[in-house]
Amino acid sequence: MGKIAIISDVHANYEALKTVLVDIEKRGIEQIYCLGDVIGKGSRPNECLDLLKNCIMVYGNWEDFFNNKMYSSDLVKKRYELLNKQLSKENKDRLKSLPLCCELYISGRLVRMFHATPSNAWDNILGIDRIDKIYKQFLPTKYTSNKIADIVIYAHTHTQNLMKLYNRTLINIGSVGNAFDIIRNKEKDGSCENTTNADYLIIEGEINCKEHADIRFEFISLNYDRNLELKESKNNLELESYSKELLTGEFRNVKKYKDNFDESYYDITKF
Ligand SMILES: [Mn+2]
Repeated sequence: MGKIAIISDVHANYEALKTVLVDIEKRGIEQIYCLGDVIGKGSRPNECLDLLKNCIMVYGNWEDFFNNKMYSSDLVKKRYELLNKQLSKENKDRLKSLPLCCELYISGRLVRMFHATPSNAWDNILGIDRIDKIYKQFLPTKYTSNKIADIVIYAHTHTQNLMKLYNRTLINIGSVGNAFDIIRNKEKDGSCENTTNADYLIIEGEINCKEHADIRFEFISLNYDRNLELKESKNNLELESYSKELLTGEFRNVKKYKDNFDESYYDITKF
């Protein structure tokens, strides 16, 4: 049996990433997969990329935005310019070379990993979406091999989740540096400390093995020094919303998110 660690959505949160990497090293896990959004929001994107030199990485929406200069407003243009100043040439080149998906076999299962969906790094699948939308997460696209995946690992929504569908397993690994919970209701919410830790996933099984064998999934949630991260957050364009997310787990764009949601089949404001 071997282990791999899968991390995502570091969002330039250096303290959270260091805490996770120390934990991974303590467990003797050598191979780390990173599912994108290493950059954006936090203040130390270059330092985070430097720590992740040996990871197998796919790109997230933030890397896509940076690589393709996807400005939609002055604020987004400012974000780009700041990142452009912060990142080394080596790291910029690396971001440009990242694939959308990666795959391997573990204990006989085809495991496919990507940031949001196997088609692009932006679409939102909450794990509570319609069955056909979730099933599509397993299907091949032009970015994958031609097989249907047995296990899909993704991130993007920053909320851990595991569900089964048609004998297949869909796992959201959550976020290392920007964990939040989209569905909020002041009367029903538990402690925000249940949400704002540095989260990642470990899979234990026969790595690169096509024969069926035992497999284990372990969700890890680590406390880290949020106040030190905020103290070190120099040159942050959106420090107020970043602080709120780190300390309370409340997503800055929750209103926009609700507006984009297809309420004909699911109204998250009712929960
Ligand atoms: Mn993200």
